[in-house]
Amino acid sequence: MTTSTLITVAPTGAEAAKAANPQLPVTLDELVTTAKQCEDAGAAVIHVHIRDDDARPTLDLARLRDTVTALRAATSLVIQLSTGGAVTDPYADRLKVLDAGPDACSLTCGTVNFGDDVFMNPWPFMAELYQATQSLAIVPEFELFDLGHIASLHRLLDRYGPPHGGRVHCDLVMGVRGGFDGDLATMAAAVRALPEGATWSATGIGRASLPVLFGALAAGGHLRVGMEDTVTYAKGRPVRDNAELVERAARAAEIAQRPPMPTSQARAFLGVG
Ligand code: KMH
Ligand code: ZN
Repeated sequence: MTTSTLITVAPTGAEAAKAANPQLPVTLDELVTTAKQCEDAGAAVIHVHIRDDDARPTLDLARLRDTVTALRAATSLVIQLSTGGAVTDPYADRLKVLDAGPDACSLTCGTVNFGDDVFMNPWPFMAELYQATQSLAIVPEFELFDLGHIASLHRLLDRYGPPHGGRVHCDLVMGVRGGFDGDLATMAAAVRALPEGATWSATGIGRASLPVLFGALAAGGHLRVGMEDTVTYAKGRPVRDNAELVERAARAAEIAQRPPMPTSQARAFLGVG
């Protein structure tokens, strides 16, 4: 079992509304401030979605480039851009995200019902995105929302070989309506199905956030937290800000005797150059 815990913060996402969640970072300044606070609190990776001037999700390439530059200047976090975007984003725009030059990116391994929407990730798109990460030297994190996604991950690795960086690192996204339930039996089944030698973190959506956090720590996994995944700290109590969620994850990791992994160690762990 890894002796430390890689903590990823997902501060914004594409779904939460700024109007309902004033602490949601949507401008570049807000994102950079959040990133610094979360790094101080124990995060080593930031999973980034950006918004436009009206706080709507966007994959605008110039904005993404500015975001990568600003986060690199202000923090030593591993910068992982979302290639998932919003459910309405075209495949071509999602592929172009890699041109912003991040350290890492998310790569979802299959289509999934996503609440009342559908998050589309057909095989040809996944395969093209994966090969692009290899040729551009970007470390993919395999986002797994359902057991079938793990079968597609095996197929991807068998067909195209290992990822840039050498490590197969996955994120189990649990508690989306349409995907994995956020419980321990489901987590155990998913972990059993992962490729030999893969490492993993887990993300609990909404009310799944705490069971998934404690389950992942107990099972040797890593953690992703942030306002992309939950805007509620406890029943009836909104999250103060992203750093509050990272602080809680870091405290839990300390108690589990697997303290937060520093950014330098995270870079070596993930194979980020
Ligand atoms: N916003 C979701 C539709 C990712 O970032 O790669 C997809 C998502 C996954 O958040
Ligand atoms: Zn995301």
